[in-house]
Amino acid sequence: MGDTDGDGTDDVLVSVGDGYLYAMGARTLPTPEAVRDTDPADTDSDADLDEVETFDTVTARWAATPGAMRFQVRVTTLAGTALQFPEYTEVTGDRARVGELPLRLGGRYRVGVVAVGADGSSAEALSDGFTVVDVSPPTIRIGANPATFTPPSQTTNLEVTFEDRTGLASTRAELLDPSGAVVRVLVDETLRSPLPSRTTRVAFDGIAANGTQYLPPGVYTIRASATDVRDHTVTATGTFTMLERVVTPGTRRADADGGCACTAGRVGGAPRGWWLVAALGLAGVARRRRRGSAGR
Ligand SMILES: [Ca+2]
Ligand SMILES: [Ca+2]
Ligand SMILES: [Ca+2]
Repeated sequence: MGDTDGDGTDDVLVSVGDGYLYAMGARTLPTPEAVRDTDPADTDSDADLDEVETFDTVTARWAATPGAMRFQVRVTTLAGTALQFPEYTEVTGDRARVGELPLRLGGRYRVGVVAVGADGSSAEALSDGFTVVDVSPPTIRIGANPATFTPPSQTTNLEVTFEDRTGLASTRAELLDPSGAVVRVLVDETLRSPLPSRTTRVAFDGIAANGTQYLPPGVYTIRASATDVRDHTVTATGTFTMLERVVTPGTRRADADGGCACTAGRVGGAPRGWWLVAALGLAGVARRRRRGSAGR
């Protein structure tokens, strides 16, 4: 006896000839047919798979069962040991998605389905099982928002997302300046236990990692790489543009080295007048205004 399905009442467990335990109710419904192990990454997948790329999620489908109102679904090892407690997840319809399972690479599992109706349930139908594999490399998405920015009033938000269906083992991303030199390491991580997804976010203000000076304007590159639990490695790059900085009176600030952040040069998208104001400084602007009004 034991409450295997977590509904608060004890269930009668019966060991039958195959060594598995089955929860018994009144067997008033036909056993669900054609239980298939499907692809968790493809919600439309219908065919039975015997190898599945997955981190912790199992999906299954089965044939419609006359009289069934709902179904109890569980994932077990090939030997019949349930992977979670409560053992069964209840669903309606002809498919199930069970997550947060302690799956492991190379492990073999199967899905059990019991139909439940108004007056009782069916025997449990089992899929023919699947093995957790890792055949496809990780994917990497790189973003910079905005893709063009003008310091110091703007920063750009860098975001790198690493994913792998079976599990990531390590991730790395670095920032390269227009000459190709690495100016920042955004992430460099070996995961103690694999994860299906990892995101790194960094706000980039255009200042060197040592905090003492602005980096040169131009096209910057984010170079990222990831390795999965089967040692597939993938590398990807993305770019964004840092324009020459524009300092307006409202945002005037001293460089970290004590100098004014006002350098001569091309105006990065701002009206020319702003640039002159910045170059002259606040005192210079005041003088110019006085002279201008006196001349009229
Ligand atoms: Ca099969
Ligand atoms: Ca299968
Ligand atoms: Ca993989």
